[in-house]
Amino acid sequence: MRAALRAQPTRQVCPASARPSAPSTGRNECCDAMKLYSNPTSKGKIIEWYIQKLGEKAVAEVEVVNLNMKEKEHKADWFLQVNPFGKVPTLSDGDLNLFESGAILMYLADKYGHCPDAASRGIAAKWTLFGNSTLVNSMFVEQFRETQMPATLGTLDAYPSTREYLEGDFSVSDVAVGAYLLYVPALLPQLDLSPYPNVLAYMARLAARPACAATLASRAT
Ligand SMILES: N[C@@H](CCC(=O)N[C@@H](CS)C(=O)NCC(=O)O)C(=O)O
Repeated sequence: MRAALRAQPTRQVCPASARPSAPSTGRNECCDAMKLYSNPTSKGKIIEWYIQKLGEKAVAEVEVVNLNMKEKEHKADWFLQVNPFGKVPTLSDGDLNLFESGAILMYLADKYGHCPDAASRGIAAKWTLFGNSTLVNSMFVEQFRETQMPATLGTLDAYPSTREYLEGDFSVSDVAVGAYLLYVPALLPQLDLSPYPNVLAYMARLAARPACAATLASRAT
C-alpha cells in the first residue's frame, strides 16, 4: 500500500498559497515541510485537534494549508497530484501523500510515538475505523439511524461510564470517535442524545479540552 502511495508523483508543484508567507519563522520550506491540506469547514479540523494534542513539536512541524474550496482549489491539477480524489484533509510528509482522515490520524499517532507496538496500533485502528464507519453510518446515514444508532450509542454509553476516555488516557482513539459525536449538535441538532448521558458527559469532557476547544469544538458546536 505504501509503495502504491509512493508511486504517485513525488515532487508536487506548490501553489502560491502553500508557500511560506513568513520566511522569518525559519520553517515551512515549501515542499519539504509536512503539510496538512485542509479547509476550516472540513474534517481537517479533526486532524488539527490531534496535532494540537500531540504538542509543540507537531504543531511546529505540520503546516496547515487551507485550500479555497469555493474556488475549487482542491480540484486544481497540482492538488490532484497530491490527492487524486481531490479531497481534504490530505497530509503530505516528504514524498508520502495520505488521504483519509483516519489514516492521517493513525500515521501521526505512529510518527509521534503514540503507537509503539502492534497492539497499540491495533487499538488505534479499531477506534479510528469504528468512528469513520460504524459510528458515522449509524448517526449520519438516515436509513441506518433508526436501526443502528441505539445499539451503537448504547454500547458506547457503557465506555465513558467506567472510564474517562476510551482507552484510559486521552488518545487518538478519543479524537477519532469524539470528533463525530461533537459534530452531532451542529449537523443534526434534532438528534436527541439524552438517552445516552455518559456519551453526553464524554462529549462535554472532550469539548472542554483546550486542543479540542481551539480547533474542532470551535467549529462543530
Ligand atoms: N472519508 C474522507 C472524506 C473526505 C471528504 O469527503 N472531504 C470533504 C471535506 S470534509 C471534501 O474534500 N469534499 C470535497 C469533494 O468531495 O469534492 C475522510 O475522512 O478524509
